[in-house]
Amino acid sequence: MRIIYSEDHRLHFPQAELSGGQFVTPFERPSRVEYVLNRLRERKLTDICAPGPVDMAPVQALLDPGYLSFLETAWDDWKAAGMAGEIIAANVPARGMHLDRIPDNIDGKVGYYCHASETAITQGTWAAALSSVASAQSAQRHVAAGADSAFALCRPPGHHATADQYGGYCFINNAAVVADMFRISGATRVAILDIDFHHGNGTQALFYDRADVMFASLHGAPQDAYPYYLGYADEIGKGAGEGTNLNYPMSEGTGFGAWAQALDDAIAKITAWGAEALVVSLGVDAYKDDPISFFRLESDDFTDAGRRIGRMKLPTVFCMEGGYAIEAVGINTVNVIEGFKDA
Ligand code: 5XA
Ligand code: ZN
Repeated sequence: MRIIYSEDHRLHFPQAELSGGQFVTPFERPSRVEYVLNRLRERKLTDICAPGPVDMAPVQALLDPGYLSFLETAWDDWKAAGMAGEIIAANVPARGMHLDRIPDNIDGKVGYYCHASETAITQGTWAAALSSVASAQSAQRHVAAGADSAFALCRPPGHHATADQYGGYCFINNAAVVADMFRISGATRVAILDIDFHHGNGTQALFYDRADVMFASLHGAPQDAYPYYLGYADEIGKGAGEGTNLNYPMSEGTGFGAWAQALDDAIAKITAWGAEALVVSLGVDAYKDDPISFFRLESDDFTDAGRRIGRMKLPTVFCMEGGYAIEAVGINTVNVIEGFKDA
């Protein structure tokens, strides 16, 4: 399987993440990629290459232009305003009161375009986010050209990013861009299967009223797990998209038995719907030792999950999302890939 990643992911490494009222070293850190690459090489998966240049057209087609230009200039604007540190959102618009007016002041803009303040922006964040989506795009082009699958080792991840908000370590929704590119390149129905522990709220929001992209997500129940405000089972899509949004919220301590039942159900529904291409939001934070999650999957379970996904026999692009049990991130990620290949 072709694996695509960019060294430019390193340009995004905030000094700190706001967690439990303290600044800690971000869980989402560059060494995650190293662990995955080392494991890929150990397992002789060596078709690893850099992406081509980013194609902004599909990104601009899906996302808000004001948001993209905010991300592009946020660091310079922040510094020009005399801010000493990294960009951290300190303001949120009051619920039901604001009239969607975007402030000129960069501090106000940051609050407008952010939905989770654990995520900092640094000097290199925009370049890293572009390199991440470029990896996803190269993977999509590889599969659209006839390969059965590809793995975009995206960093920063993407599934929490909406059309106009960042958060949850995500800036550009890589999986969503890939799904839309499959549509543009001729697939009539595309499915996104999100197996990250956290609900893909950004992906859901982007396709909620669309009939051509099905979104299925297995995740910690939103009453108890980030991103909290979306991910309930009764969110089924709206308008033309009604019936194409599938949420599988699960409670603390969920192990592979219940998780795999949800996975099988999602796979059966995607198959019955007639998806022609598949995008997998590949997070491995459902692992039992993940420091910010609460499922109980073992490393071998990820191989089994990959096999189940592989049996769908769909052209498939994997986009890396979360996973923070740093020593196990490589093993668990590569287990999914190997299971998929063995199916
Ligand atoms: O998949 N999303 C994540 O792993 C990010 C979680 C951020 C929690 N504050
Ligand atoms: Zn996650």
